[in-house]
Order: sequence, then C-alpha cells, then structure tokens
Amino acid sequence: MSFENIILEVDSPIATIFFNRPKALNALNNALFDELDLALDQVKNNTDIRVLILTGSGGKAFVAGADIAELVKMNPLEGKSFSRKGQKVFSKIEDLPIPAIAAVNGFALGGGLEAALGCDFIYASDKALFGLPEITLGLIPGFGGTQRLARRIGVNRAKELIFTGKNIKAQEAFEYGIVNKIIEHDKLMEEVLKTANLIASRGKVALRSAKGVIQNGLNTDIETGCRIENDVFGLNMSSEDAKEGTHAFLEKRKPVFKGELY
Ligand code: CO8
Repeated sequence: MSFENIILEVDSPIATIFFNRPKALNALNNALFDELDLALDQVKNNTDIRVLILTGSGGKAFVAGADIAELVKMNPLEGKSFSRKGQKVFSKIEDLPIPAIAAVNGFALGGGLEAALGCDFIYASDKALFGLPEITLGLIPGFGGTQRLARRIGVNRAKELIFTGKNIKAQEAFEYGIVNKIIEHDKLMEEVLKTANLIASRGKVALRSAKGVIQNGLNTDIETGCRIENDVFGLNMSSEDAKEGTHAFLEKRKPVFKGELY
C-alpha cells in the first residue's frame, strides 16, 4: 500500500518512516495515524528489518504537533478518541520487537515530541527544537507525553516543560536527557544510519530480548523487573545466536548471527 501522509522506505535491515506533511510541518492528523499504524504492522511483520528510524520530511520539522486545524473541529469525545488513537500508535512503536530511533531534524513539538518519546532513543539535529506547548493552547499533552516525558527525564523537569509550555533547543534537550546525541543538521541521517547499522549487526534475538526486558521491567518494580530479566535471560540462551556469539568469542572469530527467533 502506498501512503500519502507518511513515507515508508525499506532498505533491509533498516526501515525509515518519514512523517510527510511538510506544508503543515508534518502535523499529525487522523489519516496520518491510520497510515502510521499500518506501516508499523508492515515493519513488524518484515523479519528482515532490524531497526526502524522515524524522521520528518521537508527539512524543517520532525513533527510540529497534532494538527491544530483538525483538532479545533473536534468535540470532546472526538478529541478523546483522537488522543487514544495517538497513544496506541506511539505505544505500538514502543512495543515493536526491534529498536526504533527518532532522528529529530527540526521541530519536535507537542505530538512530535510524544512521537519521538515512543522511540527507544533520540538523535537530534543542532537545529532541533523540543517542547510540549499544549498548555499555550489551553490543552494538555494527549499522546502519552505526560507519562513518557516524566519517566524519561524525571518528574521535576517534565512538570516544568509541561506547565510552562516553553520550547528548548537541542543542547538543553541533551542536558535534560531527552536527546542522546546532537549532530550537525546535514549529517543527521548519516550518523543515525551508522548507529542503526551497528545495532542491526547485533544478534536479533538478543536485541528483541533486551528491548522487551527493559520495556516490561520499567513498567514494574525492580524485583519483578529482575525476575523478567532472569526468565528472558534463560530463554535467550536457548537461541542459536547466543550459542554462535559465545562460541565465536572463544574461537576468536566474528559471530554470524542468523537472527532466528525463539
Ligand atoms: N497543526 C497544524 N498546522 C500546523 C501546525 C500544527 N501543529 N504547526 C504548523 N502548522 C502549519 C502552519 O499553520 C503553517 O501553515 P500555513 O502555511 O498554511 O499558514 C505551516 O505549518 C508553517 O508553519 P508556520 O508558518 O507557523 O512556521 P514557522 O516557522 O513560522 O513556525 C512553529 C513554526 C513554531 C512550529 C509554529 O508553526 C507553531 O508554533 N506550530 C504549532 C506548535 C504547537 O503548538 N504544537 C502542539 C500542537 S497540540 C498537540 O500536539 C497536542 C497533542 C495531543 C493531542 C491529543 C488529542 C486531542
């Protein structure tokens, strides 16, 4: 299926999804969420894909938020359902069995920051701008931002950003722990691809295990999290990749991971 509001490029082992409404700075509308939902299913079902990158078309924005022109026409129930749709789609990114990297190439405001927070980590262009400005519109974040930002950077800073609605530049977002790395604007995708390819070269089974354990463990207390780690550690050891990786080390050769899933 071809999409209108996003672009899905697959160059295995990497897939890239571009938010593609550049005239509206890639603002998120209902149609875009429907397409993104389908694209994520395609990514999930293609076992050749090992890393997903999300970025924005047009060079100016990652995503400038929910589409305010569409939002303004919604009644409260429609707004609630739109919020839930966005939450579910961003949770789907978080729940993918492969890592997802946000390549933030410009504005990541409101729903844009919430989309990036659904990814496992964020690399940003030095021109990127981050914020949850919903409060300036008389709204609150509704695509998981109140929850994910606090979990990612701590409740104090999350509250400050959400209550003030102020936008912060890439450097401050890096200091806050929102962004892992800041990259010169024109080199962003090159650097993101380097990291994506490095990740893709690792054992797929172990990647899936690690992501699942971190994600599921974070939603619980530390003891339960350790138990989840313990179970998955055992299961992961039954994979061909685990045998290959450990034997390759002892035989002083590079491992060849087949990536078969258990
Ligand atoms: N929605 C719709 N259109 C947008 C949006 C948006 N979020 N952002 C920009 N656009 C459009 C502009 O209207 C403009 O369109 P046109 O050319 O037709 O006038 C075009 O994109 C270019 O924008 P600007 O001319 O404003 O470009 P600037 O470079 O001057 O400014 C900014 C860029 C600073 C990003 C500015 O556009 C802006 O402030 N945008 C809005 C940012 C914002 O407030 N985002 C949060 C939105 S609310 C949200 O995300 C809620 C999420 C949870 C919802 C839960 C469901 C109910």
